[in-house]
Amino acid sequence: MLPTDVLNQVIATLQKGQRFFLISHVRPDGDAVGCLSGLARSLRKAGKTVELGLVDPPPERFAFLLEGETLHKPGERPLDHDAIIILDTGDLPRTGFAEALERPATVVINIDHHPSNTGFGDLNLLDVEASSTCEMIVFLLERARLPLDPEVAQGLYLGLCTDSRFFQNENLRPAAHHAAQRLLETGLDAGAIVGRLLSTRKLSEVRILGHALLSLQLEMDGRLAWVALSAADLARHGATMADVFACGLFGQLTGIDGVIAGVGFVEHTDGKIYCEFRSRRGFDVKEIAVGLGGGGHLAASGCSLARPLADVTAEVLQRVRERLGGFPH
Ligand SMILES: [Mn+2]
Repeated sequence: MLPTDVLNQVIATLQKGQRFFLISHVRPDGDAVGCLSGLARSLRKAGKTVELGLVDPPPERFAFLLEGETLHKPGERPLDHDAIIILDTGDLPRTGFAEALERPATVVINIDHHPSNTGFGDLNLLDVEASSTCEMIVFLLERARLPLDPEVAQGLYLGLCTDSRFFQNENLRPAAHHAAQRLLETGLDAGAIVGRLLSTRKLSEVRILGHALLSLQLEMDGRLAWVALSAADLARHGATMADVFACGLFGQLTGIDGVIAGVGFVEHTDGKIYCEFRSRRGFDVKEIAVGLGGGGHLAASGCSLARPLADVTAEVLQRVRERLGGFPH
């Protein structure tokens, strides 16, 4: 449940304010793009002015949600809005707007479901049990009596689907389905959105997924699965970092029978290594990611390290092995 006092303050701010600046995180995912789109469309339908800030462009398959939008970069906009709303982002640096937001003249509203959220806003609307920030926005719009029609629902449904892995996450609470119900009740064509998500893969995504699955390693009696992709691996298949995120690799690591923890290491062209953690049965990978300067959820988290791939792989796997060793069979 959303904390009622904060919720009421957020609702009051949304209702009274006229100009809003909405921001989400670097390398935006379906939830980030979806809630930007959904909240922006709803506020505009209520007669408000909304501008969007996003450091990285949305992945191609989600880009239709932000078609025609100007996506502002840090420093481009005078921050003279009635509120700055930061969505689906665990900490300020992850927005890419940290410097621009150092001394904002306006109230910062932080709406998120990441357990690692640092509570950086003036108003922090946090619900760590929500499947997605989109789920939170559905209930927020309802409570604030803001417009919720098929156009608003589009992005919210997409984010709900992607962050809940199409309602397959462990510990998914009924509220996720309730939010889906509310979105479908608008008359939304949900089949079109799911179809778009499932049949728009790029060849480079499929190829890098194939490469990764063939090279993945199992250890600790099959409880730990990991895979390391070098920049050369990506180049060989014409794949980008975005393709690796989009291809579904990380979710597949914990889809293998017996696997409790999965780790994907991906070498970025700038030399940094991105580590993505996934888990099942309540094994906490967020603690590992946070310990390495990252963040995320209990069962899905990540961090970035600026060291050679082999070093990062060795050190991170050692940390996972230590924790997993003490985790019940
Ligand atoms: Mn999310």
